[in-house]
Amino acid sequence: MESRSFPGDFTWGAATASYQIEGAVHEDGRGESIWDRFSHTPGRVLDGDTGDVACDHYHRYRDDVALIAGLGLNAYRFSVSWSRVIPDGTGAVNERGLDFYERLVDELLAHGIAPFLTLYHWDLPQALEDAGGWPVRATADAFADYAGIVAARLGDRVRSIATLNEPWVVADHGYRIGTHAPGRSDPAAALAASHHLLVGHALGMQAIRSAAPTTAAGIVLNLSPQHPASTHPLDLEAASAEHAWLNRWYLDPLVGRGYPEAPAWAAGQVRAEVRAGDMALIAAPIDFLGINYYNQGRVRSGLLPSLEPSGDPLERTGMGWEVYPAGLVEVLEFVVSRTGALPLYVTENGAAYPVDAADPTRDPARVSFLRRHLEAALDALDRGVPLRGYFAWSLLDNFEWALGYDPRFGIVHVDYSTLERRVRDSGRFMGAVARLGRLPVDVGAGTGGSRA
Ligand code: IFM
Repeated sequence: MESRSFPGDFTWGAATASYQIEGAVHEDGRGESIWDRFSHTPGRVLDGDTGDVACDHYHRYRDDVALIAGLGLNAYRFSVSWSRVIPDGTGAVNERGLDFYERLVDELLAHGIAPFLTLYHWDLPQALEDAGGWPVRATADAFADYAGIVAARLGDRVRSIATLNEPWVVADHGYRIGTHAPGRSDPAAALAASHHLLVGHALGMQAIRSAAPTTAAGIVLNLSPQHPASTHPLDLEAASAEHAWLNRWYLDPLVGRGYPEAPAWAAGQVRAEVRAGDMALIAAPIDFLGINYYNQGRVRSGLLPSLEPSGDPLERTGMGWEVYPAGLVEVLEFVVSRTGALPLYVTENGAAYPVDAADPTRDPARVSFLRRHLEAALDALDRGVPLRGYFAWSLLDNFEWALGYDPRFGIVHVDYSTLERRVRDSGRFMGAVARLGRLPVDVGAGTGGSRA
């Protein structure tokens, strides 16, 4: 039987983020970001890893673009480092920083690859954090200025501009639990940060609209089904609360539904940061929504004893995340319940697995992961989800935040001692899917083998 096809104009890409791959942290006038400060603080990142060199993409971007073209992908999602463009977060613009992204975009276009630009993938200029960070509203104003500057320089050439990547992670990990930069554990600050991220998005949208009126603009959210760990009513309640915080906290305001009920940890907080007019501002139309999908959550109420595992062990990635392709359909259908015909992209999906020591280019588990999630994307398309594209996370092995270089997400292997790149089977698989517009025939379950 002929396998199902993706739409002919489907976007096929791979994604990265500035701090995770660029390196060159002191070059060409770049300022300090919160991830520079955090990663250089002892005890914050596994093994003391930093993004100082990372994949050295800043110097090797031409080779990396050639690599994307060689794979046969037609799009590339990357983020701009705010600190390269405006080293202190506000004020003087560093033209050399903008020049780098201009060279990158032009190189992509020369290879027929559509640039998908994200303005903020977690690397806030340290000067802005010193002035209060996302918990203060001035950061949202500064973000809008930055958005306008980037849009004015690059908006005519990029396919789309996303304001923020995963604001939930920024507020939750950066300000509530402190496992990410800037490393603060302050629930009130997290709540204020979440609102100012949305205000920043909204003001950034206005700035993009005015500087680059024809460029598609939107935002990227991380979403994950939150299922109760048992049928106990307390688990049902806990799962619903988790769903509200993780899946609805940003999406609902963006579509004009306002904030869901505040999470239990925010009890007693007065939301003084929400000003009159903000919710209408935040609900202004966007042109697309990006969805980053990795796994599902099995939620256990804190009031119940922990559950003993039963049945077969769950299939997990190297991150310990459950492999759950059906969850991609679930989150896409949930989003459509809010956004209707709005174009959607899977802006990240992928998995970390340990490197095969004998041959680091062999990654059958990742091929299998991608194949099953692409099947799920086809299911979503069959159900009418307006899905326009899919980006694998990640193009390269890279700096995985607090876990440093330990997890390997790349469809291209990076040897961190030589910085040599080698395409994995998963990279070849993604290229084959992009070229064929459908999944290649699986010639060996679990081996990652496939043929056209
Ligand atoms: O590496 C991250 C990325 O920066 C944001 N989304 C999830 C990825 C894997 O953890």
